[in-house]
Amino acid sequence: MKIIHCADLHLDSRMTSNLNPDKAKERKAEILNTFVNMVDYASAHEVDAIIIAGDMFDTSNISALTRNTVERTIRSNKDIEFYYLMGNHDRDNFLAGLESIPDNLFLFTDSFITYYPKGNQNITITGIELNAENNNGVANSLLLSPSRFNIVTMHGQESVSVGKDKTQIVNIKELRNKNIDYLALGHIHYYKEEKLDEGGVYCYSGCLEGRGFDEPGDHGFVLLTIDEEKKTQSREFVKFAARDMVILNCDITDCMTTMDVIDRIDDSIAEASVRSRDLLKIVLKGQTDVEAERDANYIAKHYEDKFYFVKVCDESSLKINIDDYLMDMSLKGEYVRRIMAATDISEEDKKAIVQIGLRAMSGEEI
Ligand SMILES: [Mn+2]
Repeated sequence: MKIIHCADLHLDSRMTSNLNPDKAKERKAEILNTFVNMVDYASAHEVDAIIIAGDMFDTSNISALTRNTVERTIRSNKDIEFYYLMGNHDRDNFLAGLESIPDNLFLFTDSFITYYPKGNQNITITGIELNAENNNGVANSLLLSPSRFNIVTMHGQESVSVGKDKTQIVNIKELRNKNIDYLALGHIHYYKEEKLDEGGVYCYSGCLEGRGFDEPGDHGFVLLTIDEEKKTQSREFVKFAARDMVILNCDITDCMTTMDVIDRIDDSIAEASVRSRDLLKIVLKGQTDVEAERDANYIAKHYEDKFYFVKVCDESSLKINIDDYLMDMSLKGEYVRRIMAATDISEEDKKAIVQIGLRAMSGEEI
């Protein structure tokens, strides 16, 4: 049996934090489309069930397009069973808008429910929607037979201890040795798999698309193939996002001109194989000479049309060797010595002031 585990789709996310309104709208549509594409993939690969481990929708305010598209996708794929666990972002507004619950849509509540996917008595899918009340000691009520292949789904932050705020904590310790073969989790927005106990693993599938630069890296879903006779599994992370959110750290130490910096960035881009369809954040690092020429506007302009979205963040610092100026009898030397000797300016500010002053003395535009 083949099962897809996905989570944290956050359909209808606004996407406006980096993008202009047109592109935000386009990305919003892409995220919905990636869900539809995933179901097409499932159909083409004869996947039996899709587990959505929470946060299918971003807010309780679901657009008509998203509601209709998700409903139609589920209803028109009758051979696929959808197991939809609700997360902290998507209460039951989607369900409230449906005239009837599709036959192939399976839901969970605040106590454990077990299903046999496609009626297969050798495999179980068990889930619970965590909240502040049921969270504590939740594993006590989980009883699974070692003779079956057991999948459990939950949405929450993994922890090995019980915190003060008991809302949506998945207590990994309590879930060990409970005959779980695969724990399908949602809440963490990147793919992560860890050993649960001798027989099982726990896994966050991450979201289908990165929505911001706080969600970089590969995004997609987990394809689980289960041999129900042997009770064995194989797992594959399927990278599926339409676009990647790429953060590129670029060391510009010793670059003396804007073109030097661009050369370094080009090298980093080639090395990371960034595609023109991706969203790119270039972070400049390292130390540059105070007298180096670097024009952030020009760099941004240079890359503007080369990627779907690009932004440049300059986190480099200045290399000022005060000794270089100690014996310098010129105006520059006097200027640097005075600034560096000041006691009421922070070290970082001193460097910035020195840089601006030196550039002004070189006749550059500030
Ligand atoms: Mn989420």
